[in-house]
Amino acid sequence: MTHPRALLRALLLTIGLTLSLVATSAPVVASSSVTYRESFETGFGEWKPDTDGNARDWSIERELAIQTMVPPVDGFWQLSYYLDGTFDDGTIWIERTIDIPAGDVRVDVSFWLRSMTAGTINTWPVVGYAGPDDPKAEQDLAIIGQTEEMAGWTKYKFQRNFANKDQEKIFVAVGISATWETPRTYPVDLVEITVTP
Ligand SMILES: [Ca+2]
Ligand SMILES: [Ca+2]
Repeated sequence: MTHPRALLRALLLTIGLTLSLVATSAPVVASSSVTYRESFETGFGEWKPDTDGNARDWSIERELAIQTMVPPVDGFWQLSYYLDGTFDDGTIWIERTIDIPAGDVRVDVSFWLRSMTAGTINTWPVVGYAGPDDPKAEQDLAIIGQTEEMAGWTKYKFQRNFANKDQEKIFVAVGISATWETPRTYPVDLVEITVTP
């Protein structure tokens, strides 16, 4: 049988080791990530609507939530993405540029999009981009989710890593793409970009 004192000593040694491990693994420098946040309360901020030009009709406009009778995610204003998919084609998005620092950088993008209903058929791709090129065509934007994932506001997000780069300007875009022949409107609000060196 182990002597109680030996057991206590072993226990104290374990606690001491654990504490020293915690101490050495703690970050020395606090994270210096930067977040760009836009809720569209007073305008588009740095964001600009854009399209691949293939939709029959489209618009991205600011909309007061009172007109829709459904509260926005944040504040009083949101964007309204209108896309007429009757050509069975067309991609629309908002885009902006940000400066990222040199070195290894992670860019996290999130935004909220509201679907009227939940469903798995006839959904439209939710698309996003973060990279060095000005997005111009449907294939420039990756599919990062689908509309109708759930009824109500849904948070969509994606992440891009830039390894060992020089300081540079990148483009960020968030949008939707039509794959079903109907006109639709999706509210979008609170777009956030976080740059983490
Ligand atoms: Ca808002
Ligand atoms: Ca563009």
